[in-house]
Amino acid sequence: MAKFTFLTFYDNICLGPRILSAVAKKEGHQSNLILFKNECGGSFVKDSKKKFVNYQYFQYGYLRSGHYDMNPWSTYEVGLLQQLLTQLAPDVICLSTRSFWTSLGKNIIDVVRNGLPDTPIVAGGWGPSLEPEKYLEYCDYVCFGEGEQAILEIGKAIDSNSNDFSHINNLIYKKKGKLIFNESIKPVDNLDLMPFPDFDISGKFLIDDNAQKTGSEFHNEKIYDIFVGRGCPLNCSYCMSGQWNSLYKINHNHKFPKTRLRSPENCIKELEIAKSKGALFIRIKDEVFPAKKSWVSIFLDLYKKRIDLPFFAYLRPEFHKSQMLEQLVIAGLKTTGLGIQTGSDIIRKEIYNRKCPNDKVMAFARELVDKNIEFHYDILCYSPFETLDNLKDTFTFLCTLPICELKVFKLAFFPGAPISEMIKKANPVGEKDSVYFFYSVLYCLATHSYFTRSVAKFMEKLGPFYGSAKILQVLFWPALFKEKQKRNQAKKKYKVSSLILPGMQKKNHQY
Ligand code: B12
Repeated sequence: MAKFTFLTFYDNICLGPRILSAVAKKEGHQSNLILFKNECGGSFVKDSKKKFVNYQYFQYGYLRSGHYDMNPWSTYEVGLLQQLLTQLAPDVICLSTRSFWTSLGKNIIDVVRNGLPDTPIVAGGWGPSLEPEKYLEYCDYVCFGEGEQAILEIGKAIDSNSNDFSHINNLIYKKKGKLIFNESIKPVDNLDLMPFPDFDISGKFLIDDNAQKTGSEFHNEKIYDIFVGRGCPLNCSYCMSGQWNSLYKINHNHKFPKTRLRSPENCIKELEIAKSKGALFIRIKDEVFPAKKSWVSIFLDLYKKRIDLPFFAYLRPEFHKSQMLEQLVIAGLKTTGLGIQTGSDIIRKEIYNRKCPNDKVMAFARELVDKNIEFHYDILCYSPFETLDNLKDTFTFLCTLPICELKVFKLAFFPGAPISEMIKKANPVGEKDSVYFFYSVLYCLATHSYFTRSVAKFMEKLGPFYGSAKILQVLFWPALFKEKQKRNQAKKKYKVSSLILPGMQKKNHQY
């Protein structure tokens, strides 16, 4: 029996490591999960010029961020992590991270290694898969792509008293300074073979607020996150979700479907366990909720009969037509998010590689209103490809949409993302930050209410002048007060202060 310890940063849900932990446990191994630092979002950014590692977005006109930027770890917390790992004395430490943590992670792992010099450290997830060379500066192995099989092989190696994982598929390691890329196996076809993510209370630790908590002290049973599949049908240039296929094709010549689905029965069984443990709201986290009619009908039918809890799912105009929206609402869909990203056809098609035209987005937003589904819009800004004309196109389009809350994300560039390559090639200049700031606040005003929309239209004609955006932000003060109340309500009922919960987003959208 091998002793695994999984470690991840600012991600309480972390379905990836929880699935791997369940895979290890199913083989009879011992597995612990350490959540280093609590994920946090929505905190106000005071100094927008300060260097940031995490997403930044405008909501109710003000810039927000979360995770490390708003809740950095302390040396004392790193000490707690080292103590806990020494106490757990795992045979292998499994680090799961995104690119954000690539350089930051080194500081922590170097300390951890001092306490456990002989314990192999294997890193996996998007960060290590995209930049293995950087992680191999402070980890022993990197797992490319999906790690279930690698975890099984690591368990076998440890059971045969070996710390040498150099024979295991999907692993990358350094030998005499050279990177060795082992062959990667094709991701599993039948996702029903996967165990359900490990949400057991035991063997779970959270280090945050200069304290260490055990499972029962921080586990939130009221909201349950599930993936009913893997992958994404879209190919947006700024997002990696739809990029696994091309990464496996380029690196290992493996072809597999862009999206893979679990069986409805398999998903419902997992949700029945969550419901029996007190779940009140379900978040279906797939980037796009499945659109396969046969699958959706069976799933929603079973869901209504055996789960019947309100739920969130990401819906798209390209995939989810009226009849399916009706089925979803009958089954319990309450909230969704509508990614628009830009109102400029050129930017949408040629830069973001998104196919859905404005009129389709408009019609879909109106359908969501008619069906009483709560939602918010997502828009991207601060893209160096965007000119003033593109910003004006987006503003004009937003002024035609149903009134509804909106988040304006500052575009982030991930290693290996198509848009990152485009920027390297084109080296676009873009507009001044003050112009993006002005339009980000205008975007928020355009969909907040008819009054703020008319003020925004007037100010947009005047164009950005010094301090104009800050003056306009004042219009959101009443909404900020309401937001605080809503987050407190959500915290009381669902133990999280998120706004994508029923009753937290504007209900009576108008158009
Ligand atoms: C859901 C999700 C979230 C949720 C996470 C909670 C949750 N799980 O529900 C939330 C909303 C909190 C979130 C936050 C963020 N996310 Co996110 N998120 C995703 C999403 C959609 C799914 C991740 C997931 O759980 N996949 C399913 C599991 C099964 O897969 P997995 O985690 O990749 O794990 C598998 C493999 O990677 C591997 N593996 C993973 N870890 C390890 C460890 C070892 C040792 C081994 C061997 C293998 C291994 O095996 C696992 C099983 O096969 C992905 C896109 C995607 N489709 O993957 C984006 C994504 C991972 N997120 C992304 C980003 C940028 C963020 C944020 C930084 C954004 C921000 N706010 O600043 C934050 C950071 C959070 C953090 N702490 O790091 C990017 C990462 C890009 C990159 N290059 O790193 C992605 C790819 C989306 C995108 N925009 O491109 N995210």
